[in-house]
Amino acid sequence: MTTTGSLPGESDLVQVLDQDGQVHDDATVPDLSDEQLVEIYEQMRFARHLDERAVTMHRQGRIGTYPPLAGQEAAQVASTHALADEDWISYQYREHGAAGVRGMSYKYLLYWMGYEEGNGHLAEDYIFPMNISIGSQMPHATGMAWASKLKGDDTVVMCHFGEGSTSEGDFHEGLNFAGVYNVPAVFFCNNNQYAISIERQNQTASATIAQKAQAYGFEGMRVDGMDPLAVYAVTQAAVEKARDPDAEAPEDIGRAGRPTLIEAVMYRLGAHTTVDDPDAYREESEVERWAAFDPIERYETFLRDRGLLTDDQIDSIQERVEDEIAAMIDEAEEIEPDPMEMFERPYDSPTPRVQEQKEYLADLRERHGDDALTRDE
Ligand SMILES: Cc1ncc(C[n+]2csc(CCOP(=O)(O)OP(=O)(O)O)c2C)c(N)n1
Repeated sequence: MTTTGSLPGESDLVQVLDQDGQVHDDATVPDLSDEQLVEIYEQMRFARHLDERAVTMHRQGRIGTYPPLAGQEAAQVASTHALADEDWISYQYREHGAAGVRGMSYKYLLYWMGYEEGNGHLAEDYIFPMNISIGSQMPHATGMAWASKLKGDDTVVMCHFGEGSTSEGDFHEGLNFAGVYNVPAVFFCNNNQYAISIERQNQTASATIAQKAQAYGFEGMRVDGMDPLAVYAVTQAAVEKARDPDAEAPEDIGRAGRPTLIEAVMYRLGAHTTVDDPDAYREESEVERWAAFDPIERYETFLRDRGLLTDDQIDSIQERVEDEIAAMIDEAEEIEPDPMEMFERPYDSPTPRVQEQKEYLADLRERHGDDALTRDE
């Protein structure tokens, strides 16, 4: 590993690949099999293509608001490879590339089509329901990791969030207790430079996000989040430490050894969501500077140089990914959600206000038929 990062404006990131996808002289390529190295590439392509299709479908009115992840694939996919299959993942809403590694079905798309069944179904793959309410997943992740420690099992909890969420009280509460109870958690901050239109430098006066970990008594790491090999190496070390009940803290930190805060530095290449216009708050030249570090292109160069990827293989990977996602979309679009379903899931039993709304809609349907539920009435 090297610490001579060269992402725009950065100087101290763990990096294996340079901007052109060449391995730094002093860097070590993580110990992954050839199959795994190529699998990471395919999963990154999967995430990118799903993103492209979802954005297009939004323009066609086939899907609701959607948060594009382009630029963040390396961080999401490679960090998940560092986990065991039964380690839990908790994510915000833009890190579904991580979910793709565990296998993704059409159900995932249902959420963005407005059908609540699409959220929560990933539990069978050890993935928490997504969190639109930013930061709220962090105390839960700490609690889950603490439970794992109390039970004496081996489970690590990986918690994804954006740098904007570090301004929420939940971030402080979650990480504070993670340190106090020394829990097996990895807090993975996807620092993509923006929280909607708020730039990173206006989010916090801290020089880095990673340094916030020091206040909680554990280690913070900074990594090039657009370099899958560096992400894997840093996450793997954090996961190993989380699993080790005797992990010791670095001397200059605190007493707690098991949690880690990883700041993965990256760039959101697309809009905040499909209803955002990033031209209102950032220059095209800035996007181009970061696009030159596109994680897929850099990694593809690395794999080609290793003799692990050819043009033909890239074509068949793309074909496979397109077929898989087209099948997911077909399956999702066959489902006709019943609008009454929206009342079924938020609460175990409806609050009086929710009950009132439910009855109102049921009455509307009875009087005017199903059309009443889709018109502006
Ligand atoms: C508790 C809460 N407050 C405000 C919002 C509105 N909101 C939606 S996304 C967002 C920015 C989040 O930025 P970041 O955590 O950096 O994640 P990113 O969108 O960049 O992936 C905000 C403030 C919200 N979803 N939840």
